[in-house]
Amino acid sequence: MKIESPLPGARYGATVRLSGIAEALANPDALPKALADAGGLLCLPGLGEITDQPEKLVQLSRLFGPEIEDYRYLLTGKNMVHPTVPEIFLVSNMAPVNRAPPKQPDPPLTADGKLPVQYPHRRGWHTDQSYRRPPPDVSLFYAMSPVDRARGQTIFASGTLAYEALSADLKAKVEKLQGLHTRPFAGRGRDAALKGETPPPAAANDRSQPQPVVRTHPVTGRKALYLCEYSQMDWFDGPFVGLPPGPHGEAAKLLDTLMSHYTRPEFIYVHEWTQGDVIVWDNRCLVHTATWYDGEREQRMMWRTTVSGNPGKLYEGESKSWQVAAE
Ligand SMILES: O=C(O)CCC(=O)C(=O)O
Ligand SMILES: [Fe+2]
Repeated sequence: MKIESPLPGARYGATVRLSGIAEALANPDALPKALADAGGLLCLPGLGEITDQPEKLVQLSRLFGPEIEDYRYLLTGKNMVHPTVPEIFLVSNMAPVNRAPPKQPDPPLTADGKLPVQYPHRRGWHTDQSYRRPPPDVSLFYAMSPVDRARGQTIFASGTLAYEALSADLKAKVEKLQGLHTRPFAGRGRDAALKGETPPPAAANDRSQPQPVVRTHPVTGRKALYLCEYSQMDWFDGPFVGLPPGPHGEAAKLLDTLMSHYTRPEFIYVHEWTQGDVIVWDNRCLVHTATWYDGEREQRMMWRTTVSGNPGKLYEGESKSWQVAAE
């Protein structure tokens, strides 16, 4: 196992070169330690063995925590779940998933010809399933069949670096604040609020959930910003608990300020995918977003697992918000 840190072009993250998954399983503490040491982001190249043995992605995932999500029991369409390994969530524009790639930013490049990364030019920033309490810890994402370079990248921003670089004023303002997170497509996002739509009633197991804006990482003890934007925040009752709500309120302005800071270029890593890469990201201290590719001409198939069970003291003893009984 060879660890190279940081990731190219970033201030954090590490590349871990393994001879195969067997090497990772034989040293079960090494990868979780590398993840914590690297600020929550690892790239493991060369693990193409997963394509024919998808259960190996689940075995690798178990190193990072006690529970691996089983997508049969979440609010996930069957077409998005791997047919034989239900812990694998499929992210693809191919049938039967048929999920379209994100739109291109407008304009597609920055004024100096670069890939836009900063909010609001770049949108879609989120941390996985923050609309659930307790939220998950870590996601693993396998490039089964990525598209060519310069498209279909996954972009990351470090919530730890972003928190540390906040002004003293903003730090004080967000210290005790809670964000209100919602499931994308639940009809409570920014666009729905701007259009003045009435959100559909939410089932008891699908309600918006408050989450601390500043999260203390249960392994490293470091504080990180924990936020999403647009469709994964509740723009009707939020986006922050206790501040004037709605898309034109004080909370909306604060979220714009925070997300634009969070995604400043110095906190970013852009991953260009190669077949066989696994990226491990820590949802407790990073946000990420997908980029455009030409869904009419190109086919992309990525596999994701989600690890949970160590969200931190704050969530101790809580039952799962997505498993509450219907009313
Ligand atoms: O498609 C991507 O690059 C990222 C998808 C994503 O956000 C996820 O699966 O959690
Ligand atoms: Fe995601």
